[in-house]
Amino acid sequence: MNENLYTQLSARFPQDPAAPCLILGGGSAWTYGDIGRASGRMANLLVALGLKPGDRVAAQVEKTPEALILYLAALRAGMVFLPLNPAYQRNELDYFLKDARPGLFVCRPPMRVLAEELAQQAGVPHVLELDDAGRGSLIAMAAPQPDAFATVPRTDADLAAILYTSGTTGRSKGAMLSHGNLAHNARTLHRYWQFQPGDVLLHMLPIFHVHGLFVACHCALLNGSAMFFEPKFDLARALQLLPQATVFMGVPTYYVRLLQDPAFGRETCRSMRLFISGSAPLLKETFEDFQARSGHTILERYGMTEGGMFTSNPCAGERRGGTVGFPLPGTEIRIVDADGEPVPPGTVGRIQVRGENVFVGYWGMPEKTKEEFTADGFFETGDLGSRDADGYISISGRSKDLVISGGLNVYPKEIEELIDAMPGVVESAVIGLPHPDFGEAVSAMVVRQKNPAGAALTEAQIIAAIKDKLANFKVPKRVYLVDDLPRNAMGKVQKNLLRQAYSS
Ligand code: MLC
Ligand code: AMP
Repeated sequence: MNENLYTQLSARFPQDPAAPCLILGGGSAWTYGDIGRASGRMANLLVALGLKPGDRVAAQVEKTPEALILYLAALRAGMVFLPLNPAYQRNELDYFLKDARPGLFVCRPPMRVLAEELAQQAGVPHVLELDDAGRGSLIAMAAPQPDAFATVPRTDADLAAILYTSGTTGRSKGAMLSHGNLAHNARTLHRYWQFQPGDVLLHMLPIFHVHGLFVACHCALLNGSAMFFEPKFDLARALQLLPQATVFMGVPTYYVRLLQDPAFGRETCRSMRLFISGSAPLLKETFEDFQARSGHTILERYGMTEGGMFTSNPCAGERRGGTVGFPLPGTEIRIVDADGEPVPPGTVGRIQVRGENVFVGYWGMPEKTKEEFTADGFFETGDLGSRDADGYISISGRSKDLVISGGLNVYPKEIEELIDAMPGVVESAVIGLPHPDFGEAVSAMVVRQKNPAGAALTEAQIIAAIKDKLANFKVPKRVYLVDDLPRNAMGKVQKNLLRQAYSS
């Protein structure tokens, strides 16, 4: 289409500017007219600050309407949005700012001093604040700007966002997504999930990831729908709001938590049309319990940061538990063996993907990008799966060393490096163990040195030391002190044996 993504979204906004877009906890709402005007003011501010198309706009803020406006303003001004999890700590932030070199960093007020220090070191010219109530210098400076802004023309290839995904070798990689990537996926999902007039989305996901920011918001905006825009997943609020919504999107943990509340049932879901799950495997047991309790069949889909959604169970046809459905229109999925040859149905292989939604590459890492693509343009997802005789795809594991906890990715290497550097540690292995709430719990096996430093090291100390340095969701829920780690003939730690031994 070669059009700015915002232009494509706003073309579908309701005719009536008073139509609600974001419904907030207190009952107030942002209308579609408000969205247009506020994003116009914000885009004018970005330009007034001296940022140019292609410049990065980084934000480490809580979920508020203003945070979403900042994203839309960056799109309109042709800049590249870089959302960051508020849980990230100093070292993580330092890396992202130095790597992405944004023209503006928007932080929460308590982070101001640290943000200024890191921004100065990274050569980031502007730091502004946005607080949890949607106030701060960002909003104060945008307020006097004009509402009108001529959205900057963009081609499909122009960058719209960079989302960092942790790397198996330590360094995080910034996945570059273009206007064309995002727009293609948004249009496909809107059609495939049969969004219709009157749909209301209950939005409880964070907006620093693909799921909450792109999948959920783009579908609702393309549909001109209202969203209950909640700051986070909260069980009591979900039970209150589901009866007024028609579509819900969540990670499996949300469904597990809904099922744990005896108040959840058919009555809660009386107005619902569609429940969608993704970002982590949905247990068959959760799928079936949910069906029995609510009368609704969860639609499971599969995707990743590097391309949005790849496959989905059908909206109208049979949604099969334990599967992630079929390749989405415009997306090719190939499942291959060790030699790169396609495997027959029923055989597990590496999942590769190709399509207009697949990302442009990793920011500043042309070699890494090249490694992840085959000669004929397929991206290696690092996921393992198979296709059944009817074409349904199932994810059966990962070839990448990755833990997914509550829908958030944790790369063991990052934690192992920290533990290994502690005095008294010989080595460590970090794995995911089954967890009733988070699906997988980050767990560390640590071999201590046979000296006083090693003998003094406890589980609590190791956890406390990591908590200081990494985002809270990466901190191991348990640390096991072990005598040694099982290794294969090549000397590689056999994490599968550890998982088997400790799963119970
Ligand atoms: C919070 N904690 C977590 C955690 N989230 N620990 C492990 N895994 C997580 N995901 C920590 C907290 O810091 C706290 O630790 C303790 O666990 C309990 O916190 P909580 O209050 O119960 O957590 P809560 O706020 O309820 O958050 C849990 C959650 C949230 C599951 C609701 O993490 C969430 O919304 N996850 C969704 C993530 C997401 O959007 N993923 C999509 C990625 S896109 P302490 O020690 O501080 O007490 C993608 C592509 C695709 O993957 O296909 O969609
Ligand atoms: P991220 O890098 O955060 O985008 O996470 C993407 C990864 O999440 C994928 O590579 C998969 O491993 C996993 N994932 C996403 N959706 C599903 C799903 N429905 N079932 C199993 N794994 C999933």
